[in-house]
Amino acid sequence: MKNYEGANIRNVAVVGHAHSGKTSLVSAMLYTAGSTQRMGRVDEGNTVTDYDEEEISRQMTISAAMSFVEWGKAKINLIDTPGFNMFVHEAELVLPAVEMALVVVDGVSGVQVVTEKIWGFAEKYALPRVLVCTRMDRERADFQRCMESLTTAFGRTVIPVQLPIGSEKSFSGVIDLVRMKAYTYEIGGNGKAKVGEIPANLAAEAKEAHERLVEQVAEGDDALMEEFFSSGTLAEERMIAGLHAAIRGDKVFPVLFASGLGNVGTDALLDYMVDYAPTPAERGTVKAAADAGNGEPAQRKVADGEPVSLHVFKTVSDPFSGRISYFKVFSGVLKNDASVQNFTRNATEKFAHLSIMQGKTSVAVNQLHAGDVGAVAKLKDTLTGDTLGDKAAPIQYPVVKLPEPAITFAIEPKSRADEDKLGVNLSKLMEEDAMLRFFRDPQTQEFLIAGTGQQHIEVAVSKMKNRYHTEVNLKAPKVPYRETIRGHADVQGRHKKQSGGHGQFGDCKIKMEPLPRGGKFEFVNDIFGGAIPKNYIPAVEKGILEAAARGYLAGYPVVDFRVTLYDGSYHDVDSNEMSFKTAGRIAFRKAMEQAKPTLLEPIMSVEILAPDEFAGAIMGDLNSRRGRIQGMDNKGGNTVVKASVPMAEMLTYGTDLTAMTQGRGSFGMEMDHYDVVPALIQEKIVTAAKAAKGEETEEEE
Ligand SMILES: Nc1nc2c(ncn2[C@@H]2O[C@H](COP(=O)(O)OP(=O)(O)OP(=O)(O)O)[C@@H](O)[C@H]2O)c(=O)[nH]1
Ligand SMILES: [Mg+2]
Repeated sequence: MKNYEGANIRNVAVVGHAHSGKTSLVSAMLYTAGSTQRMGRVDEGNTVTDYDEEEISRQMTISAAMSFVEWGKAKINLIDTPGFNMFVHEAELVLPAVEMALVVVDGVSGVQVVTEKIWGFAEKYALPRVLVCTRMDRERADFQRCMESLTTAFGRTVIPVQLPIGSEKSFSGVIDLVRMKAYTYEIGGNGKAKVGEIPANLAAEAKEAHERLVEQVAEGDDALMEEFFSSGTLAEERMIAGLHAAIRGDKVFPVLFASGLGNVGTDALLDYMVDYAPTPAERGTVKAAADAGNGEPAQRKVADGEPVSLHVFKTVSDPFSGRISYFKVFSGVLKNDASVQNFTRNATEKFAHLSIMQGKTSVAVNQLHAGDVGAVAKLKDTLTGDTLGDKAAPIQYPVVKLPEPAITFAIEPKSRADEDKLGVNLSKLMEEDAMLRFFRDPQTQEFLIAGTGQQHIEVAVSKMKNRYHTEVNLKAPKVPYRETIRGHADVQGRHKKQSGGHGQFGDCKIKMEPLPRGGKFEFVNDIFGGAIPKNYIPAVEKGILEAAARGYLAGYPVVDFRVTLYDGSYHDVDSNEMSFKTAGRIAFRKAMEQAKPTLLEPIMSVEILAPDEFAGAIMGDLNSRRGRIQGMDNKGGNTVVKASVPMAEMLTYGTDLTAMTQGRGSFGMEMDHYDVVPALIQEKIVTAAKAAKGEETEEEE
């Protein structure tokens, strides 16, 4: 492997909507540049970047993957990312590691939901963007329509720098509108163009498009504008420099055309990235998360002469090699076998077998220069988001903040052996998937798994089965209901047993009354004159608390009530703590019977964001979920709906919202408060709980 310095490195994230042809395009680039001997195809499951078995069987990208091509003097690191909404956080995580996003758009469908979403991410990082309309060989792929869709979504600064030659099945090349040359390809060939003159039938269109491009590039640059007005055009070199600057400054977003499957336009695309993607140093200094002490964030120059610093943007948990960390070297030269400090976790790590990744294959390197991306296996403590570097020059780069998971399932190990392995294997999966959560609900005792959507969770379950041979069932999680009372009670709990020798005797009188929501439990000792000896009083309270924890109506803990112990009696010989505990329990159950017991359910506070056109459907749907709308707001074509909705009605909301909004809605929710369950629903829950428990007989008296 040649040694590449920053000036010869380009880092490009390939992003876009699901199924738009990203992986196929990466595959075509790898083949054209000679990185692979055969062109991998998604449909055949043999691409470099969709190597995971889940990706092969589903024919979609699930996890971001690294690859690289050596093209002329440059090395281009290509990071292939998923486009499916539920996995798009993988793309978000790699954006800080690259200097350009290659936004892939299907030539038939144009801009889609995730295209817009990722555009927003890239905008946040002011990341230069180049667009490729691919799959141009497909029926109904259309230059005009694709451009219209792009300019409608992203504005006038999106401008073609190529024109397609031929259309649909006969799409066979592109016209370069900077150099004004035609690049034609053998369809299904080696991706290398024959360069020639522009075909006569496209000459006029090309000239017009060229002029529009020149004008756009010159705009905002006085020197170029002057040259353009005086000579009516720009010299090729001036044009290239101007376009480069405009792309770097996010003033122009050029559009290219290709077919990944047909390998058309590929070498032109590679040339384009070398010519126009900023080098890592050109993107400027890298800002740290923390203040440098002067109110400004600390920063580091992307240069070999600086102390080493690097940022881990991804972790892969390989069943054979263990943990593999992918990182970007932001400054300095990282040498093989270096000892590097992890500033996030305060640990020292050894970078043995430094490498770069071609899909799942690691290629050993001796060193990596500032601006390059690499991988290392078996770091002990390092996780995604960590910053490492030269111990003498600490710095910490910002961590990408991801949204909260949208869906939760209960997870049930299939066997005892599965249960034993569950925790360890899930934590390995969580290391490589920043959006996966696993925890135990303290109330229901269920193991819960949370993620971005049903398919996300299913992939995790499938990985667990295939990689780690751990099998689980998924269920809707139990709703952590609670019970409370709405009335008052005044009862006696008496426990008496005379079985031969020593008997048992405990007797208490209690009053029970409701407390406001959140009032939990209060115990008032109102015994006068020693009706119950002092040392037995805590036993009564304990008996009540234990019974309350087990519930009365449907087995859920009873909350928000006060008990006043006001009378009782005891026996000199037969009374003990045990008997008073039992008496307390009996009194509690009798009191519940009188005090109008009722169920409480968790109410979530929910915030939904979707394009305005779906607002009506969303509100109607919330109504049918017993939701209460708290407010509505408009944000640039999107409606934000705030509502409070019972948790029981929200268990599959992620999936339902996706269906309702064609994938364009998103939501977040958190637990807000508990409220009384309506009578009819309560009846059902109680009946179901009784059935589940079987007709268990009540306690002794
Ligand atoms: N006709 C035609 N089909 C293509 C082209 N590129 C990709 N495809 C097909 O489109 C489908 C999706 O291609 P992928 O390369 O997996 O798309 P992707 O954007 O990587 O998809 P995700 O990673 O799941 O978001 C596959 O069936 C490809 O064979 C193309 O240029 N022409
Ligand atoms: Mg893909």
